[in-house]
Amino acid sequence: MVQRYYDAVIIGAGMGGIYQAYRLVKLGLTIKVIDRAEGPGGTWYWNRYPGAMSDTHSPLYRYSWDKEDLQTYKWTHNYLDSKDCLAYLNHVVDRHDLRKYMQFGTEVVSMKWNEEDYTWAVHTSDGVFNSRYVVTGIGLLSEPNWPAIPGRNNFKGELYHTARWPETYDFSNKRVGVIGNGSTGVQLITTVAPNVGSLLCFQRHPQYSIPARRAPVSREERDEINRTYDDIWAQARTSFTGGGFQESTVKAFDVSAEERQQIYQKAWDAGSGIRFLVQTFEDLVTDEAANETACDFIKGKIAEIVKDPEKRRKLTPTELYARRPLCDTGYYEQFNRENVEIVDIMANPIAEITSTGVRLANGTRHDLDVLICATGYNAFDGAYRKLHIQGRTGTTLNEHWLAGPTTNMGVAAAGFPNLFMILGPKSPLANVPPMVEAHVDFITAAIAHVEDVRRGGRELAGKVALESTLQGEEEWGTLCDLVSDKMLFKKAASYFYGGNVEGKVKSTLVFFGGLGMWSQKLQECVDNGFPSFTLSRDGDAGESAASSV
Ligand code: NA7
Repeated sequence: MVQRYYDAVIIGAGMGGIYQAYRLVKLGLTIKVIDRAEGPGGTWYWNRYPGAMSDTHSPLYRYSWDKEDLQTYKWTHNYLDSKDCLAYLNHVVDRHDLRKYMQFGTEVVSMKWNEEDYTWAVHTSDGVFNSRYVVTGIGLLSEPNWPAIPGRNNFKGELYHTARWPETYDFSNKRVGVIGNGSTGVQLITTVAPNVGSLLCFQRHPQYSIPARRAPVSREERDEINRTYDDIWAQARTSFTGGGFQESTVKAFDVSAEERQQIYQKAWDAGSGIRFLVQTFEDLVTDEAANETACDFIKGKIAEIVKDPEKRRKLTPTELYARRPLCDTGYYEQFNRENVEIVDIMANPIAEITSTGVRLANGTRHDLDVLICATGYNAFDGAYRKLHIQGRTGTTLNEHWLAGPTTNMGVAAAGFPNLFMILGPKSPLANVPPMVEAHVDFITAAIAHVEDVRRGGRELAGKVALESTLQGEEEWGTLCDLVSDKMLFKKAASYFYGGNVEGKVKSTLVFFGGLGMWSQKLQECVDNGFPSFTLSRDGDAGESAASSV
């Protein structure tokens, strides 16, 4: 079997892996980036379904560390579609000559820590890679969640999951069914509805969605962004969402009902679900009565847009506005088309996928040529659970995470030395690029710290490892639960708590305290010499990382 040795192996060539590769090369380490895809891009490599779009304002949906590129790389719209995102990430890889470190079409199957020589053995479909450090940039939303409906393999038509989209497809004149109406389903439905024979939307929970208001960006706007980029980033990094806008500090009932409507209307006209949720009133995420005022406003909009009373009824949510906020480019409007229907599968679930379509619990059959599962992901820990990672004591990560995933600030787990996760479970819910940068900066500092200790030792090849303490992990988990308990997100069975995957242990998978607070905690940890981590050498029991420097 082929054996190779690198200082660091990075798994994943998405937004996290690319930046991590850049930083570790600058640090002087030998690296290999491994990805099962045939090219870089991560999320944007896989998510090529019609309508796929980032819902972060374009100036903030990129890296901040290459200022020249930030100001010169062309983008045309206020929101980037998947092709733009993929092209941008490929551009960064080439601009910084990182492709030569990357190996594609290679799947990691397992990883094992070797206590003898302080290395990881990363077993892949192309042999073993050995390294002192492993960084996982495998995505928080990357492991497709196929619906657990019997008979999927019997379907004779075209069957797709949005996260594994085919190179070519043609739905014209076909009978298309879509299961799921989260961010993905809403984008897909909106885009394909005008171009199919018929569209059946199989819906469990109706969703609140705000217009995105996707529009071209003028030269003047871009110039202004370029002029103020430093301020834009500085504000974003300390904010809750990192979205590049001021979050509200006003409570919904601090203003009159009339003023509230005006604020909602302004947010509806400006676009973006995330902005609508956090830029209007600060307590929409924590206070039910406040949240209901937003629900009522959006329900009013649905009533204005959707003409057919039965479709309108099915599309009107009955829950709080407490899932991942969505935005769209004309979602509700599609249901005014005669060829678009909704099937309420909460009332009448899909009992079986048959060779010709689906059969509902009440016996109704819907024949289909194409069935698309926009059913999301086994989010946050799903991709990790497939890797079979064996740590210091022989315990696997799956065993360590039996009661749900536990991490220290989303970046490390106790018992897994020199293994760092970019946006692992219990990372914040915020704009991905600044989150990626905060984690990669932390990981780079951690690796530099270990390298310093190694080189400062008696032997050049000293064995040194850094890992989270159990206490560090527990304290972060407690904080995640405390913050989560204050949030209304807990009221919906969404992927934030594992509620979307059948049989998954329910736990708090996200840090709801915001990007700013989390980044500050990461920085404090670096500044104080990694106090919630242990530094061990040559198999000793370990010492506080802080006390060893
Ligand atoms: P989401 O947000 O998890 O949405 C998945 C959708 O699929 C949602 O409407 C689910 O219904 C539905 N679903 C999931 N499983 C089933 C089964 N078994 N039967 C019927 N319907 C099902 O995933 P997305 O891909 O839309 O978005 C994920 C993130 O990607 C998004 O937040 C962005 O950050 C990018 P339910 O929730 O019960 O109504």
